[in-house]
Amino acid sequence: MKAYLGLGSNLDDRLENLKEAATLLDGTDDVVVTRSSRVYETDAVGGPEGQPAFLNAVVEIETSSTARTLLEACLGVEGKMGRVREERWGPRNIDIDVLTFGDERIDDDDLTVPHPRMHERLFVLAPLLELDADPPLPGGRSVMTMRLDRVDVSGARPFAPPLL
Ligand code: GSY
Repeated sequence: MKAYLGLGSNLDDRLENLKEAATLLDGTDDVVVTRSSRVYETDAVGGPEGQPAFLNAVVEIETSSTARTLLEACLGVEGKMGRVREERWGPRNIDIDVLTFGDERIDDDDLTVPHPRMHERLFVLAPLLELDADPPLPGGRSVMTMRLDRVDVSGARPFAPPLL
């Protein structure tokens, strides 16, 4: 099964944190990290005013286990990295989200796949679309039918108006 994981960090050595998370995920039983997007620096969405910018990336993984086992692996890596997060939406050294798991739709208390807010967040969509032009999105949406002007584009720096 192919799955996409969102990685984010806005504390300490952010790039090193993302690299370490990818290495630890790859070293997990039955998880192979097959590809990574570029790393983006993104303005923090939500949380306390003035919290530091994040580094975000998306990795593609292959696994033959279940989404729940993958979630536990992600929590395990966050735990190994001594995840620091004092307040909800606040700064953290590492955050690993299961974005998609094949085409599966899961709606459990602690695991919703595709990730319910992924299509609203440029810090997820920009790196994800590098790896998959048409990823599964919540509610059966597809990127083709999305109004990207409804996406929170904080952190994306517009450079020029449309050409025509
Ligand atoms: O949901 C992941 C943690 N997070 C992020 C993030 O990864 N990137 C940005 N830009 N803002 C965020 N706000 C939260 S919470």
